Amino acid sequence: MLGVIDLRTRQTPDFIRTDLGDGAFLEEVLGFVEDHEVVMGELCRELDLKAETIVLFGRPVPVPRLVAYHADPGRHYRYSGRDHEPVTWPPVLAALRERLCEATGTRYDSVLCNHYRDGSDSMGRHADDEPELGPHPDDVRIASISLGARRTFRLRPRGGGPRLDLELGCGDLLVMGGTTQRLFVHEVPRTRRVVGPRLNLTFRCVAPRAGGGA
Ligand SMILES: O=C(O)CCC(=O)C(=O)O
Repeated sequence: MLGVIDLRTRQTPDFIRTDLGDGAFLEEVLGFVEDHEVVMGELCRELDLKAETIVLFGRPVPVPRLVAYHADPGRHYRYSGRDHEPVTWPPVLAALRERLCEATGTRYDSVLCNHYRDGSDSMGRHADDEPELGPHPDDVRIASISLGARRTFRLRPRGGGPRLDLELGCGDLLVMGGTTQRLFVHEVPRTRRVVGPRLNLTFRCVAPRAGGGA
C-alpha cells in the first residue's frame, strides 16, 4: 500500500501531498510557522498545559506528556478516558488557528496540545476517531502543527504492512485526511536521542455536545 510514498506531487505551491492508498492522504507544509520561536515561547506560557493520569488495569498512570485542550464553547472532547472541557483560546493560539483555517479552508473549532518535555515523553498508538469527530471517520481532517524538537511521527496501516516514519520539524504542518483515521494508526514513540521540548497542536472539528452551548 505504501509503495507510492516517494511519488510526492505538489498540490499547491506550499502543500506537499502524499497518497497513502485507498483514499488516505497526508498534506504537509514545511515551515508553515515561520516565527516559531516566538510562537512556541508564548504558547508554553499561555496554554492550559497540565499533567494528567489515565487508569490502566485499575491503577492511575501518568500520561507521558503535558496536555491542554482549547476549543470553542460547547466543544467538549473525551479522550484517554477523560472528559475535557473547552478552555478559551489564548490570543497567540487564536491567531495561529486563523492562519491555519485560511490555509486549509477548514474551520477548526478545537485543538489538543501535547507538550513532550524530552525524548521520554511520547504518544501511544491510536487513531483520531472519537465519536465527537463525527459519524464518518473518512470525513475527519486533522491538522497538526509541530514546534520545537524534531520527533518521529509514525503511521502504521491497521491491516498490517510497512510503517511510514515522518520526521516532523519545527513549524511544520501536517494534515491527515480521507480514510487515514480508518485505515491507519499513528504514534510519537519515545526516543533515546537527547531531544529538547516539543509542542504539537492537533486542530480538530468537534461536534457540539447536545445542550452544551454552541
Ligand atoms: O504529537 C504529535 O505529532 C501527534 C499528536 C497526536 O497524535 C494527537 O494529538 O492525537
